[in-house]
Amino acid sequence: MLIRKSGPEPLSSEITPEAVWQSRREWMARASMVAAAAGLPAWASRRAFAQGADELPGQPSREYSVMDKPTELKDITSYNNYYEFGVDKDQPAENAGKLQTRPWTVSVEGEVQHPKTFDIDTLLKLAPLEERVYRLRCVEGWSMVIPWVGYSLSALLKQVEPTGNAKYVEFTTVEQRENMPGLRYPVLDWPYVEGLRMDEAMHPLSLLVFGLYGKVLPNQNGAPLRLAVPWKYGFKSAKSLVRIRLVERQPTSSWMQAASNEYGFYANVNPDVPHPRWSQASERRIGEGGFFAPKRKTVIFNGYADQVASLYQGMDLKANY
Ligand SMILES: Nc1nc2c(c(=O)[nH]1)N[C@H]1C(S)=C(S)[C@@H](COP(=O)(O)O)O[C@H]1N2
Ligand SMILES: [Mo]
Repeated sequence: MLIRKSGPEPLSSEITPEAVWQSRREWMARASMVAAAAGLPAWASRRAFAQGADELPGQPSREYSVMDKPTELKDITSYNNYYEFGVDKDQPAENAGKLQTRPWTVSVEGEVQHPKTFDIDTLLKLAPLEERVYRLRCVEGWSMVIPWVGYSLSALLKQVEPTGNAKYVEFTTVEQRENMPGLRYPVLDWPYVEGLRMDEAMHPLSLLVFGLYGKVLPNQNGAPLRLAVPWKYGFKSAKSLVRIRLVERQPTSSWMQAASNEYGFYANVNPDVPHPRWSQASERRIGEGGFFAPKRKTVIFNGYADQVASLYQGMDLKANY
């Protein structure tokens, strides 16, 4: 966490990449900013180092970004769900400093021609990094807008050549007993497991994420790599991935295992299908004036219907929640 110092620190110290980012309204301006990032002055890289996160720029993607105003970095990094570090929103930021993100490997296995274990630094270079501004809608009724840095999951899956039997993808996330205090509590059946149907996983919107706001992912947001599947509830976007397995049968996610009447496999954002404890009709956008700000109406597929509705043609979205 950033600690705001009092005293003679000049205001320029508060000019985070986020502040710079926010001031760029035009997409073209953002593109040129990224080009300029290659020639950052020395003070800028020292500052970045002091903040503890390395630069990780991505080419701004207009095609896959929304124009919503991004949520502030401080909110994205201090209001989290990462149950391995505790169930309260502030616990991941407090506890995730212990997560060991190097060395790190991800095995991609199962129904593939070329199973392979990838080193994180190899993965980072597997495809060009893009910056994509996505909405994230949590089933609890809040949402954020996050400028992720990553590339389509499909780029990785194509490398290992799925076999004809690969119908689903199962994602398993890290279990570090010593470093994750939440693992002591049987809130979920650890490790955290999620899944996608093959066509969902291959959809270009499904993003393998390595950074946000132009920097390496903070641990509490799922370092060193996580998923972002923006048309589904946030819990599908598993953090700190260690295994990706292509399988023939629909995987059971940790949330289905915990309460299958509350959490289905699909978990597409849908204002017409309420969760047993939470209506999904509206949402609170984090950073918009706190609890008393007017809520926003939740939109089917989180606003991504043009891109993804065809994946579910003919499917009963109430039965397949
Ligand atoms: N491994 C793991 N991944 C996880 C979770 C978790 O508890 N453990 N929480 C999920 C939920 S419920 C949400 S809403 C998002 C939150 O992502 P963020 O903290 O980066 O906003 O992460 C998802 N990925
Ligand atoms: Mo969530």
